[in-house]
Amino acid sequence: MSDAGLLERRRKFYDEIAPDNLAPLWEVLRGLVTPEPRPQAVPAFWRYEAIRPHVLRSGELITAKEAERRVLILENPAYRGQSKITNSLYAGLQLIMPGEVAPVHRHAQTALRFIVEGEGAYTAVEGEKTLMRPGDFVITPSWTWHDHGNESDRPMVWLDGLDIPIVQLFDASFAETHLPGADAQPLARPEGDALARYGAGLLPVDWHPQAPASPVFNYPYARTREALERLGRSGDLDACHGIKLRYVNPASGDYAMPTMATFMQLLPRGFRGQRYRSTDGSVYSVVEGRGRTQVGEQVFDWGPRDLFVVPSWYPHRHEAAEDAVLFSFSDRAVQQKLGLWREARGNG
Ligand code: 1HN
Repeated sequence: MSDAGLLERRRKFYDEIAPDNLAPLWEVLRGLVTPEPRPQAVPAFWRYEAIRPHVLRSGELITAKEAERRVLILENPAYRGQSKITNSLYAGLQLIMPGEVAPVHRHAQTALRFIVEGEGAYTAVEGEKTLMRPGDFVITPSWTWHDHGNESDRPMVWLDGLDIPIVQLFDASFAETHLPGADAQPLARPEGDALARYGAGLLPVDWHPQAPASPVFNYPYARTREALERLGRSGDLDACHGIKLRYVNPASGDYAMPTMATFMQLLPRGFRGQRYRSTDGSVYSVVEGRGRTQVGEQVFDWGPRDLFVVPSWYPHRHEAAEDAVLFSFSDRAVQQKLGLWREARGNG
């Protein structure tokens, strides 16, 4: 039989089986099981000074309370309308103006905050408040009550990172608001309690973890910066990452949150990193310094508060013109638990 005849018989067969919700694997196999990652996400860059006016203008159009969370979503250009920055991660910039509150709620999704601008607003998580400063890394683990408030006299902006697409993948979303009329949760412990109890290289003698996330919920920048600074002085640099540390759950040694891995790295002045890629797409927030990152064919020239995303498996390299500090987060925590994570250096 002619090729055209065979193709026609196959097409007819596909039409016949379609009403029974059946489809031929051989027509789609190569797109399903690719020899290497083919992310739909693309590299993207947000210059903070360019988008800051939009963030502040959102503050004139809706209150934090009415919005519940007043956030401009950082959408990957390949995923417009889908509220995601990579296939597995959500990111946004949240604004809270002086005197405002973002009311208490909880949800299955895990959230991280990375403080970008302003000082002195707070997040309360499960009965404890923490004041936040630029460079602080704060977590709200899955199903923990959390609310925010700004008692300072300046706008406060932070990067939110959530595992929304991961929870979506599993159809495992739950959410609750607190008692109607209560914006803030009752506080049960003084500020700094969790950090003293769990974050000083010590743990309460009879305490055992009851949840997979870190019991520390604010990792202050002052401590992170000091660690990087000391390690930077020893001059022992990774050829790709400079000095790169991961935030940990002190009770388990795992990442601070079970679904999202978070990192802070120091690139000393003049650093020229080697090519690197890994299967976790990463969202970066520049804390200090100026430099550039080549991602695939693109180059992002960055400075403080700029944001960019490097999708899965894109080769990239960092360079720093001044001492630079980069925060980043990714889904590596999940991929490693599933045995999927891979990395390659140089031309691998
Ligand atoms: C959320 O709860 C926060 O608590 C921020 O600040 C962003 C995006 C989607 C769903 C919940 C917050 C969020 C969010």
